[in-house]
Amino acid sequence: MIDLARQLTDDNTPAELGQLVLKLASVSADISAKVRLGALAGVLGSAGEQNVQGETQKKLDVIANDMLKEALLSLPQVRALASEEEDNVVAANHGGAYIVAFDPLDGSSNIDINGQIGTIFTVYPARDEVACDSAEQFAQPGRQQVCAGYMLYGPSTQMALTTGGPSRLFTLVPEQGAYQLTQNELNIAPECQEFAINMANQRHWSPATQAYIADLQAGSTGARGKDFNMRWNGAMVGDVHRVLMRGGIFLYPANTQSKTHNGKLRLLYEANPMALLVENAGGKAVVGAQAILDVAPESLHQRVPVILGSGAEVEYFQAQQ
Ligand code: P6P
Repeated sequence: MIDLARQLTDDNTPAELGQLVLKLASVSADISAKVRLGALAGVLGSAGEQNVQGETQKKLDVIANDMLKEALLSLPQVRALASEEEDNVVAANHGGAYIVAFDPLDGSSNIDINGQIGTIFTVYPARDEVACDSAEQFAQPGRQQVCAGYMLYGPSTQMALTTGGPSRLFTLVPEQGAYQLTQNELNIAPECQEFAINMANQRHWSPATQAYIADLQAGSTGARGKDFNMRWNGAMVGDVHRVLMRGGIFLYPANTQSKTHNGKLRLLYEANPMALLVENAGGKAVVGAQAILDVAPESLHQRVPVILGSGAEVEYFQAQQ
């Protein structure tokens, strides 16, 4: 078996970036241990605060955020960090080569029901022309990412990772706190028969999206001529993992509700890292006619519609809009 450290070396990953990834991996092993204990670790329930998104923070949101922040601030190569749970950019170390953004616990509404949750992270080169703690540090299109991944805290804890090459999958050995390579080059089939969307929002979608989903539901008797199945995890990390493992299309489209007229998912630390993983596994990730990775960011916590997964199916969706 090849462990994460060996794979990073084999990929000629710059030493400081490799150390950064290994630090994130180490923190995720500690988060995984707390998730596994749940109520026994006193990590369930609400933290009683709201984050910048206006969402009620769970205890584990705050715990995971603080663990990741502490670990990253200790690395000289980290110049700044951004988090779903932090209103503003947090300055780290002057001269650091990298900036890191993360969603410390994606899908946290699943925590108290023992559902899938995860940590999503992305790494960019630091920008010398702006201040360490400026949001402009992160005003870089997703195509600039040097690394992206997630840890999925499920029956096993797994990490999907790309450092610019193929997307790979690693599995945590809890006793060692280390990840072993378990799938070398993820490859999303171009066609699929599975879609993921929150159907409760159907009345708020555009007519074109409503028609596209209705065709999926019509199955073999409808325009698509084949049956489709549906899944919705309530955690992007779980839905994207399923797409990476067996194909499919994941949709969080814009809708007419004020809060999600630009979709619900955040560009910086949800859409972009997932888009890089999906593209480097042969899939597509788009907003309208544009690749998500080419979207020019306008604000730190901006939301964006997300359509990603099996390339031919994503292109079919685009052709229906
Ligand atoms: P809904 C979790 O809160 C999240 O940000 C994503 O992980 C997930 O895909 C989405 O929101 C779920 O949204 O509308 O189903 O609650």
